[in-house]
Amino acid sequence: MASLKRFDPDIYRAILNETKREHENLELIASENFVSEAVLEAQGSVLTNKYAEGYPHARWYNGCHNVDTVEEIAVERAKKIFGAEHVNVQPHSGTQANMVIYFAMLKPGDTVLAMDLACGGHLSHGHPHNFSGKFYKIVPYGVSRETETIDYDQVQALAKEHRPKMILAGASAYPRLIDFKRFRQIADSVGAFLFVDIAHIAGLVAAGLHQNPVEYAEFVSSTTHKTMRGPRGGFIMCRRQFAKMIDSNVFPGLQGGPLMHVIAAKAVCFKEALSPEFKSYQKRILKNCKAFASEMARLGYRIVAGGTDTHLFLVDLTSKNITGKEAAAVLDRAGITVNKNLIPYDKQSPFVTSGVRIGTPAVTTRGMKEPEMRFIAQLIDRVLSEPTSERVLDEVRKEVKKLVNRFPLYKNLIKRLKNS
Ligand code: DSN
Repeated sequence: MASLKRFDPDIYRAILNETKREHENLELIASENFVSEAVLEAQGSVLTNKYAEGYPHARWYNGCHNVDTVEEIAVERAKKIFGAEHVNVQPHSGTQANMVIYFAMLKPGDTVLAMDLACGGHLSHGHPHNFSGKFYKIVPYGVSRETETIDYDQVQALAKEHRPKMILAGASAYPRLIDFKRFRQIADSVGAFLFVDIAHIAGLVAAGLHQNPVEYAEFVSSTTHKTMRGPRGGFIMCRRQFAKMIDSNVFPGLQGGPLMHVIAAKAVCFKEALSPEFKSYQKRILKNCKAFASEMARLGYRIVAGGTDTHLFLVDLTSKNITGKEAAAVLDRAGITVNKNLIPYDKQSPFVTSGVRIGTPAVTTRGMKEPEMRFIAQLIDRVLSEPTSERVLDEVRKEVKKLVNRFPLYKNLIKRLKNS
């Protein structure tokens, strides 16, 4: 980055500092991860220069033969990973991928059955302040009060009562497996489309560790970061008969030129996902998550839904007399990054919350295993047991520093940045 350092030292310094922050902190935000240097290189390439509205071999501008190759490779790899009939890799984000599916299949005012954000859903699944909640009639389903898992009988009853045009499955804060086959049966019973958003669990699906919704749903959307460990971005999978409709709703419907440098980075991420190491990595995420959640439970914390089958779990802090907002803030000061999160039937507002969400994709990328997960759980407990103690914060910060130095991240990159 010698040119950047010379021309724009402010931005150079911010990038160097962020690289160091990522190394120095324990990243437990379930939707974040660390990409490989190969992904970084693809995304930082000259492909950012090229306009390529349209699709391979049918572009509006000339000079697209190299980016055509990139997009075709990305599409083929995604099809192979998930067994999809058609893939569109152009959506800039998960929410844009979702928006395309709504726009392609629904008219404003149509009814959609989707998971409530307060029970683990996502903003784009019908939140009133999101386009989805503004344009469509959203009927939310939640989780059972007792088990804190999806109550499929309730989903079936709501479907029967409201006759939605589309049923949306998928979540951003749900720790248990989702039965997509059951969702298909419910959708069929009322003649609805099934749309599944696997943004969070795509890596698990790719590795065969979670039911694959491509088999059951007309539409599947995802992001390429999170458990997929690729660049920030979205993609859509659908059945062949919807291919044209999805493609034309991406471009020209919702987007102009695709970000070809990001699509190249997506292709690299998909190549990584096809490797045997990726499967081992996903298995390790799950093992780490279970170990982490069990240790938190042993330390006296209530784990929402009684545990986890995925890369994340939710901790109910109610009995610990601290809110999610306070817990996330004090942990951040200790070098441990989590996010505040609503728990089912939360009495606090979304700005405060009674819980935190913890995910293991990023720490697993660093090579950490179960002993480190248990140790981090103990560090979290030390901070949350005495959140006002500067002495405890100081001790934990030192432990975090020792731990991260045993599992260095972007070590060579930091060295190269400093020397540039
Ligand atoms: N922001 C993502 C998450 O944290 O789950 C969802 O968009």
